[in-house]
Amino acid sequence: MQTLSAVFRDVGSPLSVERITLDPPKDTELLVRLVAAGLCRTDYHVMRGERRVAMRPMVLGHEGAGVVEEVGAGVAGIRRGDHVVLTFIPGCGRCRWCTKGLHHLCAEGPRITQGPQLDGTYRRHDGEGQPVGAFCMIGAFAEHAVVDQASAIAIDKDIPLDLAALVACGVPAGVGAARHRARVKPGDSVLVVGCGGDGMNVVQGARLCGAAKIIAADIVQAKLDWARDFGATHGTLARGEALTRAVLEMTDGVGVDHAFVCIDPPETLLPAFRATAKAGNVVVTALTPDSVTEIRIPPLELFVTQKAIMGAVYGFMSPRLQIPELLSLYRDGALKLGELITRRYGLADVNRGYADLDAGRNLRGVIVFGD
Ligand code: CXF
Ligand code: ZN
Repeated sequence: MQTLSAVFRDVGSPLSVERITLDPPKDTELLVRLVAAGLCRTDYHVMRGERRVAMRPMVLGHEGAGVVEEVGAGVAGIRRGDHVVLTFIPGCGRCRWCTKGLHHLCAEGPRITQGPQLDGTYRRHDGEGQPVGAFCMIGAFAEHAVVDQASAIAIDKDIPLDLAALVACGVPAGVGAARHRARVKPGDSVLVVGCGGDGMNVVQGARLCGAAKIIAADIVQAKLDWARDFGATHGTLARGEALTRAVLEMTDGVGVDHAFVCIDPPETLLPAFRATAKAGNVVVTALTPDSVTEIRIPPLELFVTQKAIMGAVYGFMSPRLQIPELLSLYRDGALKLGELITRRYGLADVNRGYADLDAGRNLRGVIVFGD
């Protein structure tokens, strides 16, 4: 079949929205009609060459949800007509991590920027017959995607699919970082540096955990205003050393129990680290450009303050377990999803969506297919 797709062809250029050929699903694969796909900053890093992918052309998009239209003979537990959320890390189900329920650490994870399907072959081809990759083995910026069953999670049909798409990346990344990585407890204090797609969900994750003080830090005032709606109790536009000072003032000179670095780790990590209380946690949820190869923390400070610096991908929890759980929280009214969507776009407007993200106008832009 032919399917309209947003294809990454050249570094620094807009995505090319074009029809490509999509082959039918193989044995363990599904054909999914995308209903919605979120505009996460990660794809933007790829477009600008800040994060390398192994090949071009490649269909970008890794935060998607849709309806299953066809299943391969070897697919178990997912049927035609099912609603699915696609996961940017597959869960092969066999590696040491998956067998422990830690699908976010799946041994296949390092291959998600390579381009081919999980089985190493291609389902997408362009007009010249060249293979076209799929970012994160998904390629969600397309009307249809063929993905392995390892990259799909069936969800209940009562959840609107534009909201379901959000629990494919930003929501679990942020909420999970608070709940499952830092394990924020009732009464704790929290700092969130960078209140975009991940950071705003750290704010609401910390609120769900019962944090008493949630300090939002961003350079865009509108994001601090949004953060209040998601549970932030304090906000600051300060950055660098001024951010550390502001947070210490707000916490009686002690610092926060947990700091989350959700943007620009090289510049924000040290101020966040120094704004953290002794024995506290510093959690990095943000992607770093390839050009950044180290972060600087004075080792003596680390030693004497006994703080923990941690990474969290997918909120440090299995998307297989966490996605249905997050959707239950949404159904119970505890988790905000619709409020995260700032603007909706048709696929043809994907580049406008990224321009809006770049300009700080969007918390989450969402592509809605068929619009
Ligand atoms: C990223 C994490 C690194 C690889 C691509 C996807 N996750 C979310 O944006
Ligand atoms: Zn993402």
